[in-house]
Amino acid sequence: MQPNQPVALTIAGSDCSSGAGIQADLKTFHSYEVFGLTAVTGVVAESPHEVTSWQALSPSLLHDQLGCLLENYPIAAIKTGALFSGDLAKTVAKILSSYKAPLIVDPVGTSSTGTSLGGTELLSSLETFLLPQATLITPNLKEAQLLSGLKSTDLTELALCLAQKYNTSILVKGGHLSEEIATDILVTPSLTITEFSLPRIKVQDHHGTGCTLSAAITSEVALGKPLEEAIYGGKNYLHKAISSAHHWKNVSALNTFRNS
Ligand code: PXL
Repeated sequence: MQPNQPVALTIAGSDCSSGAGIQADLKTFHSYEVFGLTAVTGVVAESPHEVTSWQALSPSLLHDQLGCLLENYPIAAIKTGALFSGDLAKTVAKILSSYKAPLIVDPVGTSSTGTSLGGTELLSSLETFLLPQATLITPNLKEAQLLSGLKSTDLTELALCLAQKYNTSILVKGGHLSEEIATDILVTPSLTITEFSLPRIKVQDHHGTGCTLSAAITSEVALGKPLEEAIYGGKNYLHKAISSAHHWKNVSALNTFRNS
């Protein structure tokens, strides 16, 4: 390890198919040459097509993993993914409240294939305990609607509402200006609006795109980039991972190699 290699931590679930979750995060960190740490929240048995089953770990085991990592490593940025239960979200929020590092929260409530990965107490625990501590929250449209209580499909309206509610930066993902352009909207705590647009790529499945984007943004932040630049860099990284995706007979996966 180089002496100045930055360290990033992901607090997320294991996806055995390695397209999403901590596996996607760790591969992305590695691709950025950021030293990746993982605190596992639960295990999901899944393929890119479906979730078979999942189980959350105990809050005390997550607490102990975080204790080992936060005590010993100079962590430059932290991201959270699937947290599975209100108690796990609360555990994370409590232990991170005394740790000073940028926190990127991907408010995962369902798998890419639509299976719930946590109930309503996860949502309320995220809202009460973890989101107020976030530096950046990265909801997709559905998550932004749930968190804001708005039915709107206007990404800017949703992002403005959440930026005010949590007094932090919000990146609402997955909108489109046209069939050809994919657009995400960033709203900062001072309510500055930035639009990120890239040509839309037709994908067979989008398994792990949210995890990979938030891990790429976390890597960029760990490398010292200001938030807007980090999002721009992370979006470009994801775009490349989608356009150079692996395709096997039955499944596809994002290509997390940076120089492919
Ligand atoms: O992309 C959502 C997601 C997040 N975290 C884990 C997952 C999934 C699955 O689709 O398995 C662990």
